Amino acid sequence: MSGQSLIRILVLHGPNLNLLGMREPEIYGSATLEELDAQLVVQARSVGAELQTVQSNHEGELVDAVHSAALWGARGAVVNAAAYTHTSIALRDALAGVGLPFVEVHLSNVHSREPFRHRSLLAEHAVGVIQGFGADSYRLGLLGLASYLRAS
Ligand code: CA2
Repeated sequence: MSGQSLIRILVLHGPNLNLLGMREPEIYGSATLEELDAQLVVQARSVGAELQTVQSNHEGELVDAVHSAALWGARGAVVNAAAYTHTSIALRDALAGVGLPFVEVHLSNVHSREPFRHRSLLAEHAVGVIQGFGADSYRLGLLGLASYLRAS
C-alpha cells in the first residue's frame, strides 16, 4: 500500500502464550510466538498497518499495554487474552475505557473445550471474535480489523 499512512494496531497476547511452539502443539500449533508475530508484522504491512506486539503473563501489564497503545496512537487491537479472557474485568474495562476497537482471537475453539472457557468477559465489547483456526485466527483477525478500521 502506498500514499496512505499506516494504521497502528496493537497485538496483545495473554498469559502462557510465550510457550507457543514449545508445549501442547496438538492444541496450540507448532509455531513459536516470535514466528507468529513476525508473520503478522509482514501481513500487517500488506494491509497498510504497523503493529506493536506485546505478550505478558501479568494482568496489570496487559492493562498498561492497552493504555500505552492508545497513547502510541493505536486505532485498534487484536487480542488473545488467553485465560484472562474468561476472568479479567480489568482488561475488559481497559479496552472499553480507551475505546479501542478490537478483535478477540483464540487459537483453539474455546466452545469445544471446558465450560469455564465458554464465557468471555471481552467479547461483548469486541468488533468480532475469531477462534479455532490456530495462528490463522490472528491473521484473520488482523485482516478483519484492518478492513473495519479503513471503513470507519
Ligand atoms: O485458544 C486460545 O487461544 C486460548 O486463548 C489459549 C489460552 C486458554 O486459556 C484460552 O481458554 C484459549 C491458553 C494459552 C496457553 O498457551 C499455551 C501455549 C503453549 C503451551 C501451553 C500453553
